[in-house]
Amino acid sequence: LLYMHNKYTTMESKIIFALDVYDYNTAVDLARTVGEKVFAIKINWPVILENGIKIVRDLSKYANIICDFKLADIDNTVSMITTKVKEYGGYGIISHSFTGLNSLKAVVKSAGNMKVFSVVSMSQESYLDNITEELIKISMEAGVYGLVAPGNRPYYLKKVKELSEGLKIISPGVGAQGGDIVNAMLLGSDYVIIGRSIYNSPDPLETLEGFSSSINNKLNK
Ligand code: 3DU
Repeated sequence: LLYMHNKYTTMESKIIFALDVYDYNTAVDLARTVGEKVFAIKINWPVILENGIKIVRDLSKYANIICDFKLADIDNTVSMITTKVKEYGGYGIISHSFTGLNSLKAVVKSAGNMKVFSVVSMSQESYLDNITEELIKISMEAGVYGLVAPGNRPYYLKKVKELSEGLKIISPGVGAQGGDIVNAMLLGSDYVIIGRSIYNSPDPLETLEGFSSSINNKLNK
């Protein structure tokens, strides 16, 4: 109760932890350790291929789970996958947008109240760099909740921020891939996605808290 009433301690975490491991116990231990201190935990194919979709439910005990499945298929298939993620308690799902409006709309429809994020630019050069503006338009028209844009490529992050009013931006590329957390937040990321820098650290919680305080120190002045 105290916590809820103190506006200085209710500062919401701006970090999404990318939990890219295979081992079930390692995944659950990490989720338990950092779950309360992050905005969400993002899982990707490595976790799912080893453990199956049921792990989404298990990890959801500790944090909001965003499934980074980078959907890129026809409407029926992406709907089927999205429906499964929802059934297992996912908080969010990440889809590609280059597959076009029809496919992305199918994700949004099947997602119901799950948050849909679409990829409009990657943390490494890709063909998407030629079509980022169009991808933002498609994403907005499909009604996604947020966009994935790189925290380590300022030009593209700025561009996405400028062209995507009202959408949340989540940004990989911070830490192991060279991006700086404060720069990313200043350029428009709402949440930064950090994986290896945290889970490969000898003390993941301490490393996470270091990232959080670097944001709080620089941005809340
Ligand atoms: O580089 P890290 O270990 O901090 O992890 C970044 C995560 O974000 C990882 O799951 C990766 O698959 C995902 N991601 C990117 O790194 C870059 C993108 O453009 C999109 C997703």
